Amino acid sequence: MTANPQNRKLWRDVTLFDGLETLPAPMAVVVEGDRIDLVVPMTELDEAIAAGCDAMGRGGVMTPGLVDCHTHLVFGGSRAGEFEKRLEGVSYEEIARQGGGILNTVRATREASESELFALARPRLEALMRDGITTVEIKSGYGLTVEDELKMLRVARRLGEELPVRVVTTLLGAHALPPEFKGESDAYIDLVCQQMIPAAAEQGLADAVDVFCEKIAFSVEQCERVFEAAEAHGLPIKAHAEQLSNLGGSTMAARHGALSADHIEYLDEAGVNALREAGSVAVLLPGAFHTLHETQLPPIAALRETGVPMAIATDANPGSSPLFMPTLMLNFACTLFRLTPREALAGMTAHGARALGLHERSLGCIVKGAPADLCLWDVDSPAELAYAVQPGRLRQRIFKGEPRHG
Ligand code: DI6
Ligand code: FE
Repeated sequence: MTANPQNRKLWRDVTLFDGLETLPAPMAVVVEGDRIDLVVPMTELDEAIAAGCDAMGRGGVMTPGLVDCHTHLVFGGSRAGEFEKRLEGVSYEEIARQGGGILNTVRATREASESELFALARPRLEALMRDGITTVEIKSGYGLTVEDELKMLRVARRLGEELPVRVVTTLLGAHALPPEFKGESDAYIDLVCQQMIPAAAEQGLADAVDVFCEKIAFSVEQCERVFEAAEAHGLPIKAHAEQLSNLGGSTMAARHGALSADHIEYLDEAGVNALREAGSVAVLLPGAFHTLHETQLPPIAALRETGVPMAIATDANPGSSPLFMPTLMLNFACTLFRLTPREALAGMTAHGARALGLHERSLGCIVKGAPADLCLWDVDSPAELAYAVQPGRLRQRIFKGEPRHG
């Protein structure tokens, strides 16, 4: 075997989706250590360079490692009973108003220990990884006390330490009003701003702060207070907004320079323009749209025409999106939201990374210098990843330059 002191690896003859588009010719990709070092058409591959690399394989479709920029993977309990209720015609909002929904999961999550939550979340994350995820965002939001929110964030951090995947954490203290604050939502927001955010920031447990801006959750004014507290602690922000109605949460979030506005089925034209001006990403969550039988489509044409980057994520959670299969979301993005397969894939690679503020390091892209997080798929074209729903097509998942199976 050729001496290879720099740990260089070569993939030949791949069909390459670089995070934004599919390149026209078969490509060669060289990884050195944990970085991408060379991306060239096969016709330009210098065989002297190839001879100094370990040969990793030939053919297949290579994409950036998939980025799931919106999940709620850490939780206790199950909501299968509510699933059945919804099938009988009770709405998601009605269940929430009756003290179920998110609060149902809050009860189970508070009761669970840190190690129990870790044991529950691990197989969910492994399912995402088997389907190509190399970067995942994980939110808190089912603890709703300072200690329980920090507990969730510690579990998320530990998942990233123990498994070969990048984990980005988000504090979602303003997810729902906990029962002990009934009728006192402003006082709960005080707790989020004055205690939760400072504690999470001080302990380095949160990479960003999120809110649920909705009639069944928090008002635009309350969410803005949360954002001001996040800013005071140097944390970037994002918002669950315009999911069930149009309150203007996305526009307010954009005014605060949000990384993203997520869900946004009810986003109007002013909201689209606000996202564009702020450079925020529109995170589309077709799994929640599907699960809740929504009919209001996000303003895809306006986002596309205005040039707002669209990310796609699983929103994996026990209530509105108990779906742990990223490539199914690519399919849903096309079938339910009419994205093109190219747009859907960009949404789970380059634009997903942008929604997490990681694009400056070129995460989610296959270019020289980018982190070597890659997927090699046994399919004929990138569009097939969105076209067919078929587990088991991932030949290699390459994390920080190291190929791992599944
Ligand atoms: N919107 C969602 O889709 C998740 N949170 C939110 O604000 C769902 C949370 C849940 O139903 O447990
Ligand atoms: Fe969500």
